[in-house]
Amino acid sequence: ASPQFIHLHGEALPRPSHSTVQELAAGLGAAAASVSPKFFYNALGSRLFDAITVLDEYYPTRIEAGIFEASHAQIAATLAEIGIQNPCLIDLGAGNCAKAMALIPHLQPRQYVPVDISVDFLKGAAEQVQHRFPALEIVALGMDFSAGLQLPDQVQAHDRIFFYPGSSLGNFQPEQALQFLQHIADPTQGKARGLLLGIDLLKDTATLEAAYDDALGVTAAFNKNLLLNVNALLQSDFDVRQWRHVALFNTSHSRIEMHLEARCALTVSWPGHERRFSAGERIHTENSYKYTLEGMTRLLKAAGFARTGYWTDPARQFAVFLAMV
Ligand code: AVJ
Repeated sequence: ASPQFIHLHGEALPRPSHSTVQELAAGLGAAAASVSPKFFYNALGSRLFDAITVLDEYYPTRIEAGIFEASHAQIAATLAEIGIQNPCLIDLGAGNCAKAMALIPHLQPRQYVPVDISVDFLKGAAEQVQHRFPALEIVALGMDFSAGLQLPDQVQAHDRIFFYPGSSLGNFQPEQALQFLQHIADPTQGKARGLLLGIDLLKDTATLEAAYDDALGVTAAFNKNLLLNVNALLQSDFDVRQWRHVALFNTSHSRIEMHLEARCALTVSWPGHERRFSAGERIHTENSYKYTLEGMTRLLKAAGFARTGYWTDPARQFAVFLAMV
């Protein structure tokens, strides 16, 4: 029998933590209501996201996979130049782990550390990785790293390569993105030797808005499912039928915004609270910042990475950065 190395840390809590309830109530109670995009990812949300990645309109996943396919030999060679042969591969927001599975044969990690807030989904995905790579040590971490990344002692401290694909860094405001990258690059904190980062590039508004408002309505379902997750966590009574999906590109902030817009005047209740929404009022559910090659290079340098380079597709729609400490 092949060895089983999956160590799953974190579990889906029977009840949400006090801080989760506080965070949701504060966001929904604010004059301009908002809910963090991390609340998209319950078991259904992770599946809906996977469906998004195969839509015609959602180009990032496909293009990024093509860039990795064309560059993995150079990535491995660049890491070998700085003496990294068998890294500890830390996969931030690993989801179905498909992107890492494509890279593992080329990077040959000694340890694989998928991290995701969607704990049950992550467990199934990590088991698939183990099945495919029976000798690989896997430490799967079910956790929310949006407010800071604290890795347990089981994670190898040397030769860490952080893998942050899919442009998920775009969910942070640029100042928060800088802080997060600084934490990873800090030798006393993240202990990174390198960072492999996927970033969606600034492009025309029509292409961007179609990617976040597909004809089939999968992204709309993904957005509305956040309300079902909130209902479960907060014991609130959102009716998804009363909400409309809105996706728009905010040019001045260089970000896609997703909102849920009330179709009519309505009231949402949860234990001890009520919130009235007028018709047309919105809940801001996501920002997805789009960067330029120059802007991301600057951000990585500012975060403390000494060497940076990137690969793009011919149309420069998406970029993969390799940054080294
Ligand atoms: C997982 C944050 C990279 O912003 O493109 C996809 C999430 N939201 N469609 C993105 C998402 C709507 C996605 N990230």
